[in-house]
Amino acid sequence: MPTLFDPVKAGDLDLANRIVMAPLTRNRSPDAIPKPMTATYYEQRATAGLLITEATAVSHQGQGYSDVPGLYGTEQLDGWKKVTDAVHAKGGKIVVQLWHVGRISHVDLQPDGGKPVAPSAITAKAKTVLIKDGQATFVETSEPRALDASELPGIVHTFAAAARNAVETAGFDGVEIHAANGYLLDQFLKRDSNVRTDDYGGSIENRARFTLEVTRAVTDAIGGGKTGIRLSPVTPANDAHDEHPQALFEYVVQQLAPLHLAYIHVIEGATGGPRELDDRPFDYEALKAAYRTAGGKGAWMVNNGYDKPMAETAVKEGDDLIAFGRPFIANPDLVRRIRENAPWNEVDKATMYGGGEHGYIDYPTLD
Ligand code: 8OZ
Repeated sequence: MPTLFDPVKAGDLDLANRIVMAPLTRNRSPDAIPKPMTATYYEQRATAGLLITEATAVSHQGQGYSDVPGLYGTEQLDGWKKVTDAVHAKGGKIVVQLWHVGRISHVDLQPDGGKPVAPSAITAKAKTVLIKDGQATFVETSEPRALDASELPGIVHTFAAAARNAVETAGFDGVEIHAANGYLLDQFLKRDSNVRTDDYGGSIENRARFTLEVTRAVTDAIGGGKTGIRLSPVTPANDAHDEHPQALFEYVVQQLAPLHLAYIHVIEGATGGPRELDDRPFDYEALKAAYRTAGGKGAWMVNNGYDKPMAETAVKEGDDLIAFGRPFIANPDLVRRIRENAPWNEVDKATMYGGGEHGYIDYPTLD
């Protein structure tokens, strides 16, 4: 019977334990460039079996919040190389989360002040963060324009190019495709944000097409064994909703099965919120079974509100990796604290998004 502290293989990734640092947006990278303190932040947490970086924009168009990092230019890639070097020097493994926000953006953040892009021209009932004079403010997302089908291959290419740069230039061990939380790929998947009438809208097969094209292009670029994907079947985050998530996501994981991915990362319930939603029931065991039955061999990673007993049970019952989010912000040595049954520091909400070293690299360890 495996425990949280046993090594595990996720595709090409040899992980020292089954505790994963979930992706966490921190808004501390002006001009999309990770700073030296970002290397310190990840290095401090390198005892996790796997670190997943904060969501990182694959293009300027894919950015939706102030001061989030990118992967699309030399300075951004150089900044990330310092991060991966620091993590590797501590024996850690790190993948970067590839992000295109789609409609969850604001004209002030877009190239030439243009409209954010989306499957359909439907404004999300959601907010984004603009930082002005060091002050974070929440603003309504802007009205998007519907992408023309002729633009989609360019976005697919952007994901593949970002993946190649991430591995070959920035030194990452792999990438995680962000297909969750109401961002571009999730907008295509879910019916409420996708009313297209072409090959990318309508049926489940059509709505899944774009996510699958992106994933295949990324695996062609860097190999399936270095590629993970994050899904959130029922989260209401960023106004995401689909009437039939079970059928939709079972189809998606069945199609992912032959790609030999490193892992499938599933957010159970509402991101950062309740694990069960009365109006959005979902059977995660059936989702995993659909993937395995279709021949999927990737590690199965679960996330959302896990504590030690829940994580131990999940690993005993066949989940391979458990991702912890906010606890990793507040506890750089979370792995040790779990092992030794030590108490966890509380996260300071005021310093989660934006700011400097405080609330970022000054959380205490047990020593
Ligand atoms: C919190 C704030 C901004 C972005 C996600 C990338 O939910 C995010 C995010 C979370 O996946």
